[in-house]
Amino acid sequence: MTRSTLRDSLRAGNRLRLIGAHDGLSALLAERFGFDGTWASGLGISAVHGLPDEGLLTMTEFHAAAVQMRQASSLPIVADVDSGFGDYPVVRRMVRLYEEAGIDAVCIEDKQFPKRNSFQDGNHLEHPDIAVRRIETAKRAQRGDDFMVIARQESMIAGAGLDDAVARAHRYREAGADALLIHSRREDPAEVADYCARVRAEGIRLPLVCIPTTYHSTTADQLWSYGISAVVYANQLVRASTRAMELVLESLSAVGSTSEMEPRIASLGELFALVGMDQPATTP
Ligand code: SPV
Ligand code: MG
Repeated sequence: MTRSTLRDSLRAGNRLRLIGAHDGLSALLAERFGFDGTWASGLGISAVHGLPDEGLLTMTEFHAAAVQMRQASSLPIVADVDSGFGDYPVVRRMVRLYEEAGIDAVCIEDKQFPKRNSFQDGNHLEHPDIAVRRIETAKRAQRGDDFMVIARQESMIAGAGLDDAVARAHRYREAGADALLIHSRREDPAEVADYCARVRAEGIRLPLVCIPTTYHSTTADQLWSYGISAVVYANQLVRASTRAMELVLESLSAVGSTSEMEPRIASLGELFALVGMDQPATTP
């Protein structure tokens, strides 16, 4: 059975919840819990390399992580590709590599290279002409009809405001973007709600995506009511695994054995089952 594409789901008007993952194991787990797709998180992939999310990893490393996720999970995957990893020829090659690997979409943000994580200070918006050309380049590079290019807007993050975001939304739509992701680091969803209302009022019908990291008490239902189609929980799994590792390390240091943590961590049997080690050995 072929899996339904992200494009089909969005076209059908489905409301999607995507969970951020950073490797095969996290992608595998995401699939078990009924999410509609996986976000190959740049923050998560950088963090599991022990590195900051500041444009340090190469495209090859990001791509390898996305391939791991693709092999582990049949869910649609949206790959966070920062600002495209380089100039237009790099964007072209990036799209070809991700599409060939069976990734459903890339999300390209309109920040200058090297980007910094949106929750750090010091982010600078890319000139709209350059951001537009990256999207055009990406769209021309794709070979199949199903692959999607999501234009991620950082106007609110960089302090450029709603008017800038809406003006860019028109340009990214004209450039061929298949969806728009509006990012905000406010603790309430006001910027996202205002953006959705404005772009709809100005006739932009593209699917809208958001990442409720700081406005985390806002439910998916509420975000959908603004007109958002896909909600991305981008970094909770990598933060959860960080805390889980800390708890085990703390307990082992304090107790001197793993006995206290044993009942609270996945058993070997559970891990074996998760990664398919529960099958009988085959004899040659
Ligand atoms: C990521 O997961 O790398 C993102 C989302 O870009 S965020 O870190 O929330 O900006
Ligand atoms: Mg990112």
